[in-house]
Amino acid sequence: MPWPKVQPDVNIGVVGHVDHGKTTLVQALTGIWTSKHSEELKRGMTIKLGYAEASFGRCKSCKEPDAYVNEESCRQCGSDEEPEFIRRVSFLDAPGHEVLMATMLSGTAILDGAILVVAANEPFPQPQTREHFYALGIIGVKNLIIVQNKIDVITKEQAIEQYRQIREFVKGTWAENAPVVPVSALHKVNIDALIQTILNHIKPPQRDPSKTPVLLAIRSFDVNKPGTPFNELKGGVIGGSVVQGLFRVGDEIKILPGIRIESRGKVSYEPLYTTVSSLRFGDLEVKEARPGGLVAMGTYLDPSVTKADSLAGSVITTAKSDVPVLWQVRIAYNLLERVVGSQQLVKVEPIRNKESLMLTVGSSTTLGTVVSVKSDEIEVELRRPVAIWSNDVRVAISRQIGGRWRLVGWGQVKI
Ligand SMILES: Nc1nc2c(ncn2[C@@H]2O[C@H](COP(=O)(O)OP(=O)(O)O)[C@@H](O)[C@H]2O)c(=O)[nH]1
Ligand SMILES: [Mg+2]
Ligand SMILES: [Zn+2]
Repeated sequence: MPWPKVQPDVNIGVVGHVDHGKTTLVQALTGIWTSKHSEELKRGMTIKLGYAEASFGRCKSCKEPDAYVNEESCRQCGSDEEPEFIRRVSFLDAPGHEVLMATMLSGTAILDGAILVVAANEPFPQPQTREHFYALGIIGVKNLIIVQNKIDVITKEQAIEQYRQIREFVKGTWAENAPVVPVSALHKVNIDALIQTILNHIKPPQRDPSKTPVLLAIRSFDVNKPGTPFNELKGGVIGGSVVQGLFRVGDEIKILPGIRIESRGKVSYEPLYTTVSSLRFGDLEVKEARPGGLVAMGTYLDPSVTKADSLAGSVITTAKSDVPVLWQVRIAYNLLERVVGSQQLVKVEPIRNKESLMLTVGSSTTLGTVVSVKSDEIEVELRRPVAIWSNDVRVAISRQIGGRWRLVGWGQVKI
């Protein structure tokens, strides 16, 4: 029996320092090379979040951990019996370059778990290894797996020494018990053990389908080829992940904060209303979409409204739901002790009145100006309003240091 076609049940972020092997690892797990934009290929790094899904199964003739496979046959024992399907999962491949922290942060809100890729042949931890690790903790991602990659180019002693450093690094943190799996992504060594660890360690959380549906938009597109006749145009498409509740084809939805309107020097946003025309996970067309995987949500919007990621960062919910949209946010906040994303661990200075900060809320990143500071609370006036869909939404706070946005703290919006 062929494996079932289903939507993924979790999103797994693949994070870590540039060149440590994230994209290679996603390819070893899914067979897909996520870095395909020509500009990215030219610059040799993944700029946007890469995305790939994989189905995992288990061979009944093999012993663990060899038994875990990502295809409908087993290469280990060559058994004719088809491995049994277990789950389908999705991977988001983060850009590791330090200037792309905003992209990494805006993807973090939709993660159910993460893989932190560490190159075994470099000193540990590198700046973005540290920064991504803190970011996951700040947004509240649970279920971390640490992958020690490139074990093909080091000795066993070096691997053990770095393993000790990793254990020391996570000690006393949210990820104290994270499993560490040594692999070679390039030579596909120990990938079966990693699949087993993913299946055991990153399980779908309890979800409540009756909650107000919320989809966080990561991308948006115009899927029409240039020159398509007007009557054949397809409506705008939004790509993102459902974080609570579920959406069905035919649902009336609204997009927040919506469309920017400038009139007599005054800027406002108006929600966009439309209806869900289709839902797809890759090639899989579905009637309803739940959390897990990136869904492409077709709408009846004019495609010029959705082109070129113009709705990335939006919150999509049902037309009738009551989600506040705020221009000014009050945040109960905490600061990191040190700036973790730079080579030197300089101290984080207190937040000052009137300073500019970058806030990441859900998949939305926006600049703001601090208008009031207390020891545990700041108020920030935003350039673009944010939709706060739940009481426990986390905010990541970044500040410009040495010409780059650095993660310096986190908080919770008070509504
Ligand atoms: N020797 C070795 N090289 C690897 C391994 N995994 C990745 N690489 C190489 O490391 C470089 C960076 O890999 P890439 O996946 O693009 O890293 P990313 O920036 O973290 O996505 C490439 O040249 C890969 O071929 C591995 O397991 N062993
Ligand atoms: Mg990459
Ligand atoms: Zn087998």
